[in-house]
Amino acid sequence: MLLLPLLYSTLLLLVPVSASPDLLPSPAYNTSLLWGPYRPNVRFGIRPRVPQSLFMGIMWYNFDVGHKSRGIELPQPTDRQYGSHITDLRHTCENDSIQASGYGWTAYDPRVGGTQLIPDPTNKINITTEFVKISEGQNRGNWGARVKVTPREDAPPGLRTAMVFYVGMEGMENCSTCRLGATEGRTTQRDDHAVRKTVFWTKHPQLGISEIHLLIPKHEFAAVKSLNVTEDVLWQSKGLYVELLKDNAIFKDGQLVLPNELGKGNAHFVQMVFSGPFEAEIIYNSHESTMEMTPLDITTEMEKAVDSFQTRFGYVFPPTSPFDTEAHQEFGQSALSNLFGGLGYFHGDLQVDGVDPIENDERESNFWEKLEEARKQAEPKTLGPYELFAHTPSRMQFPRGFLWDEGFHLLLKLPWDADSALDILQSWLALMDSDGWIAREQTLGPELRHQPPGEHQEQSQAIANPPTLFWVVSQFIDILTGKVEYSGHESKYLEQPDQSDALLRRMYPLLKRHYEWFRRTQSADVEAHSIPRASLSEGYRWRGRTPNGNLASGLDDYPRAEPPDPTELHLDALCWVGVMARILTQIAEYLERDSDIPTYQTHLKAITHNIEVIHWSEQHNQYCDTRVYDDTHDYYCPKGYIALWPLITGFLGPNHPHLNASLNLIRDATILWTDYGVRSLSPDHPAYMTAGNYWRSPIWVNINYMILSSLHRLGTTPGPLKIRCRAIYRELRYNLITNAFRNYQASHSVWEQYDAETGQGQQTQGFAGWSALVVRIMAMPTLEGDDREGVRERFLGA
Ligand code: 6A9
Repeated sequence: MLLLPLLYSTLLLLVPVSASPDLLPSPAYNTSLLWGPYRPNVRFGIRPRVPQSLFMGIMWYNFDVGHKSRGIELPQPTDRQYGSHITDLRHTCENDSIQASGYGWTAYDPRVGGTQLIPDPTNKINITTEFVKISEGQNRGNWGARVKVTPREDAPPGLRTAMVFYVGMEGMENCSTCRLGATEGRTTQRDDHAVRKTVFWTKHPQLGISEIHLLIPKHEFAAVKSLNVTEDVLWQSKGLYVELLKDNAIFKDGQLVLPNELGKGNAHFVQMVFSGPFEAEIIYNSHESTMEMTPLDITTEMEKAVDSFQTRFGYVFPPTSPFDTEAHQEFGQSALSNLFGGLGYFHGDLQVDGVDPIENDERESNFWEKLEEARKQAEPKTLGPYELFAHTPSRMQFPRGFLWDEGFHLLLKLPWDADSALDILQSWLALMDSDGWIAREQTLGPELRHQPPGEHQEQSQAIANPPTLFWVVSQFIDILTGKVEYSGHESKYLEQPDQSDALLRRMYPLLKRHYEWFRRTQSADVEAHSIPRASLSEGYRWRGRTPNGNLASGLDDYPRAEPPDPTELHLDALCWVGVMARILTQIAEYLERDSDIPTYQTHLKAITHNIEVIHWSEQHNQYCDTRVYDDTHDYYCPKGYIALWPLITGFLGPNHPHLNASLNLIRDATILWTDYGVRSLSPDHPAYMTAGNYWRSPIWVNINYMILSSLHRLGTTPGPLKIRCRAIYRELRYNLITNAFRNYQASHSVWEQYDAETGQGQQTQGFAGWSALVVRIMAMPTLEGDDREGVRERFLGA
């Protein structure tokens, strides 16, 4: 136990490397994306995309009720537990009254900046945090932040708030040229009051020399405490602060305040006490820029940032009828801002379970029990350290990267800011190991690791996740080839063909490697099924299944045949391989790698064939998972999302004989159709709404987005069911948006999923990951107008 911190410090000596340095160098640091509120796990935390460097944040509490529990024995030093020692000290994103108040970014573009609202009913204040950077001209790279606090209506007069600002530098022990220190700056006048300034001066090999100014007007009290702490506790800002109060603080007016002791150190805490409303500013100026950012710049640049965000929203994602209202724009802007506000930079090591994926490639029944046992026996391994620049599904519950979520996130990022989306894509691809594996859940480093339960920490090198990142490359090529219009930020990749070519050439071998890894490691035993016409090479099974669980597939508890069996063939896994083969063909065509194409086409043909001969059940009139049962090929056929997979991954063309049956599953209100969207499972299934009820009835926005895109495609392609597809498309789009919007009005938030029977948002509030796809859905064409029958069906269906 004692060795762990030591071990970690040793690891810090290494500069994070990408797993595929030969093929894909870490993305070059791009000035306008260098700094940001890239610590989505805290309410407001700033850092650059540089490993082992600076980080900052704020914490706050009610100063008068804050310290009632002084003197309690300190438990294990984890950030969360320490929190209980000061009543309602706010720092990390928790499931608290802030979360329930629908806090979040109202306008935010990581390229420029934005503004976040944090209502805190418990501490009786509302906080606005602004962050803005200047990426052009002589002060490029500099940024400013402003924290504004106003007492809420029910606040007592003279409410006192303690605001804590901290700044730290990682890896100082091992960096001889790194510096961080605090000095008192000159007090200035603003309006009628004195402004206290604290200057933090820093030096770092990648950031150069810079100064961070903290400007504190109108305060009752302020003190700066500088200290040196060991690397293993450095990230535990809240714990360190509480410990400071306990060990170093002095009593003033019956309250605990810090002594003012400034100097050098790798951690600095500023305690500020304010009465009533207040604001404070943090300004970062690099010595390399010749113009200094000032408090006035924050104001003017902030106005510009909000303005440009709203304007850009209007031309990248203009809501179409009937959602072309101001209220829907505001809703969309909030959802998009919060997706962007969940963008984070992470670095650190990754724990894997140490089970040899090949040796444990099970062929017998009860294999999952043996695997479980093997996982227990195996010595966990530490890989990395790695870096990752990624969006997070939810800042509260899961502030870390998730592989298949990111493909959905980037569907919103790509049209907005292609280069930034491609940067994030490269960051993910750089995590690929030499076999072709990418960890599904990126719990990098101790700060992220202290939060989730054990099973979410260790990754297994045998486990896959849907390859949604391939979509991003495909849509990028669609933009490059003029199939899709682009109206986002200026893009070097789109303006310079040599750049985009070079990028695609770097990514292609990695995507191919992942494809080959997926085919090899998730392949399944088609032969055991003895289907005369089946192609033996194209059948897949998600590894890592447990009874009632399939985290790899992304649809964790969606019903699969029980118990898990080595003869299973998973429909969705097969379709995903097909998606990869199709997109690899597209890239190979673009790059003129003609010799690769026949292989992908052979696979694709066999996959398209096997979707029918292995997975279509004539008896059930739907697509199904299958397995060998009593020596015969047996179908497992819940009516639910997985049955739609061939449709939503593009395998059912307009004349396909099974298209109508798939549409029937969607459009039948006794099956998957609801007034709020398409639900994950039909009520006639015994698992409907049972156990965790995660993927067993609720409506998920990402899958509904996939359904809508396929309906849109079929609704704009000639075919016998074109009119039906259009009609369902319109209704579904209408239902989904109307429900998400209604929930937003009630809770100021998008949700992880929506209840199948009431439409109520549920599970995680503030899940602005793939649920933010409502923005893209609002901007999809209406497909209104040229089909009378379709219009009739819509009214009948209501
Ligand atoms: C839970 C909570 C203290 C589950 O959005 C991320 C993933 C998806 O990739 C997956 O498809 N979510 C979906 O089925 C959320 C996973 C959260 C796991 C961690 C820990 C601890 O809170």
